[in-house]
Amino acid sequence: MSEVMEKRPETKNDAGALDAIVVGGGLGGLYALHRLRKLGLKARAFEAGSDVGGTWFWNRYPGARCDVESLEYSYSFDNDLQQEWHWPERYGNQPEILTYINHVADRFDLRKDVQLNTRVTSAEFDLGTNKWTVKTDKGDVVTAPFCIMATGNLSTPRVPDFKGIETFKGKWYHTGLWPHEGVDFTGLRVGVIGTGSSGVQMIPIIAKQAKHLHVFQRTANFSLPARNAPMDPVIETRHKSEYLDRRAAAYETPFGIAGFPPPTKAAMDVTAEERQAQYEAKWAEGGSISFLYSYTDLLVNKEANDTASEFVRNKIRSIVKDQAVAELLAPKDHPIGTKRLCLDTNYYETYNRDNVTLVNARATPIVELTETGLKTTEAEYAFDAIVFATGFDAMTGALKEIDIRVGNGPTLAEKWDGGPTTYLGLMVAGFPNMFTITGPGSPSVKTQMIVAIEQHMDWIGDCLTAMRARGMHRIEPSLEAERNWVQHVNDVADSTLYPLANSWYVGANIPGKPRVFMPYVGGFAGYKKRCDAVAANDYEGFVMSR
Ligand code: NA7
Repeated sequence: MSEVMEKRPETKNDAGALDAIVVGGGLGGLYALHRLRKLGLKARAFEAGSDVGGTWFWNRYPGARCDVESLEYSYSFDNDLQQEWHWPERYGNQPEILTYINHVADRFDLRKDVQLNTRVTSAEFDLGTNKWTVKTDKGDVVTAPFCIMATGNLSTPRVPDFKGIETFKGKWYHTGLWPHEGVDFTGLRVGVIGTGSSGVQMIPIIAKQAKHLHVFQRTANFSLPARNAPMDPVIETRHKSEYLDRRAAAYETPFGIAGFPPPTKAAMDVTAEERQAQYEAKWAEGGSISFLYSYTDLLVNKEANDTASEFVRNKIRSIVKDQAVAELLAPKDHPIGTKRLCLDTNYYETYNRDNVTLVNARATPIVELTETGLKTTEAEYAFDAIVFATGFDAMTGALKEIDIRVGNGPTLAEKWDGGPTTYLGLMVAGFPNMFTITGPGSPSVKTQMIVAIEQHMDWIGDCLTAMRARGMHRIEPSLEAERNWVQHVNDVADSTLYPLANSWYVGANIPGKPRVFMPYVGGFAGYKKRCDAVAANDYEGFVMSR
């Protein structure tokens, strides 16, 4: 039993005497349980889904696949696990990743601490007892000194508020709430709304099934070929022999992924021919980080970025036969990489099919859904099925949905009314003993997510150990530390091209969401060093108390 637990007063609802409540049973929540258990702490996780897996449990749409290579996109905390697990392809698809997560849950006996089918509705901290009381939609009331929010960054699916949606007589789906039994679009008239990563992955597959597919594109996105392929046994063997070194090296990189030689040259310092050859090589290799690693300045210098953006636009023009369609698909309103760069298999090629039509939903926006399909400002379309690939209330949505409060203070949603504020993306001033795994203000979605999850949870574990050693029961960031960090996150973003795009990184996809750049783009390596320095420097910026 931990000192933290021993010293706190007990309450009526304390049955089970938890040290921490974990919200979420995805990659973050499962690792939190494992790490806490290693520390001898007792934790319970609540998961809304009927099984573990988080993002990979919900996003079952056709073609759902990770855009980070499978040998990288996996836990590093157990060497036997990473040595034994075999990934069948270069990039893991959704079923494979979900199988892996389930394996981890079983292998480390984590399931017994996850309560499924249970959504956390509120969390209230009592300043007198230093404990969180968490309530769920199943009527649970549990208390614990610490609350760990592993609620995910892309876990609140968003269907646009279209008039008439309830009148549509066909079937409609959202990519992030996909039916478990799958959907067969064979012979159907299908409309897909949205051309982000989810749309780009699913459109080529649905096009092969549908009688006719209409794609409603509001913003053209850059997409690169994934070049997915069966796992090369030579690569796998070599990677596994280097796994420990690679994982360590990943901590020294901006994206938390080792193996890509960092760029050494600026795009504008080389000739146009050299740039072309470099981009061609990266295009042939496949992968987004590798492409953005072509030059040092692609995400900070617009002129440099223009060269890479134009290269991809020209690729689109060469792939898509109808040049009017190609121009519509060629993104011109944001620099490449400033919205999430998509990876695809035959995305642009799909528009050469006779049964696929691209609709410009910017020029002719969707006005409403009807009984038989949908209407834009210009035309009416008949569909048997409509798919919303319209994204998520990213990074803050899931946290703001929970009624999180401390005494009589404002809720977290109220505090974040003007945009999220955190210290290091780990904690929020005024909300003691609540940690946010890969919270806004941390590198999170700009890294290999699992490395970010492990780094956060390891830091949190060390913090709890330090508190235990000092006999401390409460921790929260100072308002000043939070303000300075938020300023730093903004300053770093403003030194890049990222804010030029209307992306979900700035909440632009949610009407009314304050435009704040949410992820930390100063690089994972520097961020980790900062977190480590904060801890080493007596948890600088945090206030601990009994
Ligand atoms: P995204 O990347 O947020 O994409 C959503 C798409 O839906 C995007 O093209 C939007 O256009 C479009 N959208 C949203 N609302 C509408 C309306 N009302 N009309 C037309 N089009 C609309 O979500 P994804 O699920 O594809 O990907 C999310 C992340 O998951 C991805 O970045 C990876 O990190 C994994 P917009 O660009 O806003 O004009």
